[in-house]
Amino acid sequence: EFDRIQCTALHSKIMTAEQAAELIPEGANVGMSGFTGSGSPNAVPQALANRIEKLYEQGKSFKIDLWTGASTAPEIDGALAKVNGIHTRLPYQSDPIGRKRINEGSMQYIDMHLSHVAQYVWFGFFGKLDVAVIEVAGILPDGSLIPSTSVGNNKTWLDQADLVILEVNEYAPLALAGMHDIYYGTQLPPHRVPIPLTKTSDRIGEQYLRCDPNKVIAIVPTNKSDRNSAFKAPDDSSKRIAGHLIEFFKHEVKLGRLPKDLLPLQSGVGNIANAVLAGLNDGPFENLTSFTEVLQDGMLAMLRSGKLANASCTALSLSPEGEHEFMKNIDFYRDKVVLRPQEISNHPELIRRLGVIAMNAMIEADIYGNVNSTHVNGSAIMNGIGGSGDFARNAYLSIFMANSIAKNGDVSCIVPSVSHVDHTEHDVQIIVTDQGLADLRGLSPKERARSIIANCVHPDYKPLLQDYYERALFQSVGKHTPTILSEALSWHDRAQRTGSMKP
Ligand code: 0RQ
Repeated sequence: EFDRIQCTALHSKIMTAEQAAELIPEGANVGMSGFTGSGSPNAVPQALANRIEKLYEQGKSFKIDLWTGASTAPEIDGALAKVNGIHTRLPYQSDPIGRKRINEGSMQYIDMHLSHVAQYVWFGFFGKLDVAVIEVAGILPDGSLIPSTSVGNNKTWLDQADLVILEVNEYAPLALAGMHDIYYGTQLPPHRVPIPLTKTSDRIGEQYLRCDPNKVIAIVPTNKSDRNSAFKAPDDSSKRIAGHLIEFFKHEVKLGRLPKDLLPLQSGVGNIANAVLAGLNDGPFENLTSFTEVLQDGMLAMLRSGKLANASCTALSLSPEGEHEFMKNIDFYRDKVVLRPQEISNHPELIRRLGVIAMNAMIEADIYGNVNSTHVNGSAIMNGIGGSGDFARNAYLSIFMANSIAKNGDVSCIVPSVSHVDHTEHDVQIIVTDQGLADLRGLSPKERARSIIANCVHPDYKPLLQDYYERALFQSVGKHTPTILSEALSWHDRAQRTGSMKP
């Protein structure tokens, strides 16, 4: 068995998770690894949560600010939120206990574009990063690190933190070595230079994470799988969404607006996104590429079938079966998958240069094409904006998708006005629901409204929305984006009061 901790100078730092958790000071800014459940440390955060719980029992309080790549596992977000151990959380989270804390007001949450995080820390916008807690697959003789199943913000955490705690996870295959591409050319303004990446498969960095051994205060050996959530088999509604999109892509190829092998695909998280990938895997397009954040099962299947030539991402986000398939055939996947820091996987410069096709799920859109990805009824957070904004604004094609209705039909996902805006009408080109697709390119607000109402709205809500729009056209003072101010949020208000948007 390969020795996972080859830097002998660091052997004296090996300790238990409980001992390591004692080294995290109260009020610290802590940067942890982890992106959609993959590559997150588990033992140290769980031990820290236990320590915090005991301190609360003794009448003391203890909180940290927690920064990560994106969402993590229940052992981090769930455990620390449960004991009320997080003061401020950023940049993305999807844990049910964390969500409850945020929505009851006992935890601060800064929901931000994922590509911004690293640079904001380098700029000093969030103050000093005190401690980094990073999961790795191994430590090399010079102290450099073999990353595990996600890269996220780990490079920045290791560079910026005063103190470093490493979890060395024996479960992470050593064959991961070589799949990562850690770019060390990022400068601060005004010294920035172009990032030399012109193809999704380009390698522009180093295989390993640099780490100053003098900063390492603890090493905790672990052995655990990533948090892998299963995907639902694509339902009829998701399949219809996928069908509309594939028809649209065929049409664009015919018109010469997309090449036959399309352009690099970005696909968001969740079941709809996965269904669209399944649709593409059965579709007519060959030799596809992807420039995305997370590699889900759908893309793995496309790599396997050969439909997808290569995939660039920052994290694996696989189901248990997906993980099994990946590990079993890791040599097949190694030269087809590259894992990058999230400031690179989501970089506006690269998304714009490559001409990415961005496909993200949403909570709701309004008749003008403003999109809400994050909030229910304007005030309660669902997850966060994640990378959707990095991609949407800079993409060649910016696509948002949802079922036309939610909550068994009590909620329409197309509304008079969104209750919160994540992606403005200027960043949204295509809206797709199970009902159909609205192509908003080149349309004025009134033309957008007609297209969205005609193509995307569920029949239960179409007459209501049509009626609203026609009255708005007549009553609204401004005729550019007709709005009845007293009614714009009345559907949400009704849903909050009665449980349904229906009158
Ligand atoms: O809640 O399970 O409690 O019923 O929202 O909805 O339909 O299962 O869809 O899993 O694709 O998630 C936008 C949340 C969609 C996700 C969102 C309720 C619905 C259900 C989930 P229940 P579905 P999905 C790159 C891209 C932002 C981040 C992003 C997301 C739950 O895709 O977080 O794009 N996106 N990242 O019932 C009230 C509505 C609703 C609604 C759906 N109109 N009103 N509730 N729901 N529509 C990846 C990363 O950044 C990591």
